[in-house]
Amino acid sequence: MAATGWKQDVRNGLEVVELTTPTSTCMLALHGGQVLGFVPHGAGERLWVSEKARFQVGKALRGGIPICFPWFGPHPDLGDLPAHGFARTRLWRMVGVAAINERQIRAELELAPDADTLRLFPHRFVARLAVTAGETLELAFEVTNTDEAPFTFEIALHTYLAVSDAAAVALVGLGGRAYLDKVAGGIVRRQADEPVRFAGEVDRVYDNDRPLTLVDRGAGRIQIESRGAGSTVVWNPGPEKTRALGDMSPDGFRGFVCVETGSVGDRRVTLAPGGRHETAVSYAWHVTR
Ligand code: TA6
Repeated sequence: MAATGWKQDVRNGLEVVELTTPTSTCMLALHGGQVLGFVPHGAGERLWVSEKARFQVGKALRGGIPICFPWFGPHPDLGDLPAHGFARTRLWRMVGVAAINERQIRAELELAPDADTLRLFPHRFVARLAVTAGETLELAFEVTNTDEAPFTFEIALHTYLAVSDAAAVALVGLGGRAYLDKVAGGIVRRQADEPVRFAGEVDRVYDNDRPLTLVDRGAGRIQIESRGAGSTVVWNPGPEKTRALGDMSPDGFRGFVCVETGSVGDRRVTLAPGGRHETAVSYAWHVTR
């Protein structure tokens, strides 16, 4: 059985760390602390990255698992600030990589404020991301308030799950949950007791902390479990919104569904000085491609 191991590399101009286990390879960039790929040996890529993604320090990279922190969507007060906060466009520090057993390896990265971020979010914190690769992919994002005053933040692990065709998938497990329908101007609706399907643009923020299953007809299913999260964001831009996105091909929307785990909107988190909050998510693929 191949051992676990890791190496640093540069891909498309970005510093990356490649984690290898007996069953999978995982690639993450120090830029944004962003997981860019997860490939079980002998199988296809499980995460989607746009073929027109921008690999530029300071720019958001469309695909993999961007980290939306410390705000989600537009900034609550300063609309001209970049959407989804600054964590995904800053360089993270590699803290360390170690095998945690014969089959899994874990990389730890850290983000701390600097003069630029303090202007956007005037609070001292330490954010840590632990990425554990093996048969499954697990992320744990922990924020510690190292300041003297409480602060409030939003967090979303904005995961682009590769699928055979967005029109052929169904997201199961949200039946009965309330959601904000951003395509319908942000009105609150309640999910019928049926799966979420993607026949066009879908942009919904669900109140949810339960396990979910993404069923990819003809390919299999993805089991998604979370800890410390109160929200699930479900997004696919559909053909029209895709045309307005400069970093996507016209049919790029077909290749992924975003199922995002975190705490946003009414579920945002307030941390007292010294407090810490962890958001964790795991993905188990049972697919044949
Ligand atoms: O996750 C849903 C969402 O908030 C959508 O409204 C859309 O804006 C998407 O995120 C992508 O955002 P981005 O800034 O990465 O283009």
